[in-house]
Amino acid sequence: LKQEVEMIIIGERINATRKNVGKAIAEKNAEFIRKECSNQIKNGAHYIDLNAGLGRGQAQEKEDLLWLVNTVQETGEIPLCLDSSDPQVIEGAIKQCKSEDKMINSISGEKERIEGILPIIEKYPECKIIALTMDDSGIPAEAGKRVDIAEKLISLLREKEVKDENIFVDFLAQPVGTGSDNGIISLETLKKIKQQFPKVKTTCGLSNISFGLPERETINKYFLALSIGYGMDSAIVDPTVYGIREAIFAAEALIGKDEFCMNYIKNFRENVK
Ligand code: THG
Repeated sequence: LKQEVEMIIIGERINATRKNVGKAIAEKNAEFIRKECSNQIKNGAHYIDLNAGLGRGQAQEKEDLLWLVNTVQETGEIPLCLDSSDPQVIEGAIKQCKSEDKMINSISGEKERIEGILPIIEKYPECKIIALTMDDSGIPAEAGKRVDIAEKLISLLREKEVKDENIFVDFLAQPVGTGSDNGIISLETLKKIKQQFPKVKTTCGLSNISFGLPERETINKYFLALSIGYGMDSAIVDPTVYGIREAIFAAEALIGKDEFCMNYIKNFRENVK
């Protein structure tokens, strides 16, 4: 078994936008999906993100997400991260999650999303939830405005008895290739969230940062390290990619989150890659 990192890893691979996964969902290839799941757990994923959005309508997505939940759980209780922009899809799947430890991905400042997700959260107040820092006007370009959206969502969730430590604010990494300030805007948002709400957790879909650039993994892993330096608690990543967990171990050692660098040392002593 590999050494644990402190950062919470949400494994992103079971996502219908990936060609093989989309095909496996359409063909109900359970073996393929279970392998994607176990492989990510073996590589240190704490949660498995499940996204069944094939663009074939709500009824299909509902059926497919339910199938994904049941399929991965045949091997045991696994902390799942239900990934859909449609609250009804999430509602249908959350009932089937066996583990107490589960996550909704996501709520946002969008009116319909708030109205759809809050009643679910009322039924599952112990559930973790990702809160996107965007609203009906899109993703704000200014960090301060993203923080305003986070503030509003945090207060709505607190009203529903969600604990701060169960809220994961997604500060929304945007491609640095299409706007050279995109990286720093995200980091600024992250920093402000941690200052204003120290108990609230933070996360992001890491690979957005590198969209359109060559050698994406280089950008991804350095942004991961930078983000950890700014206090990021979690990330949605592919943990099977070499360099991702290594970046986490290194970054945590470098900012004093790894006493005597023991995790770093153990990982590289004991693990045969
Ligand atoms: N925030 C939150 N949730 C998210 C995202 C986010 N969920 C979805 C996404 N963004 C993160 N998950 C993935 C899953 C798979 C891939 C990228 C992000 C992926 N992409 C391939 C690529 O970019 O090269 C394309 C697909 C393919 O393989 O053809 O694999 O930001 N809260």
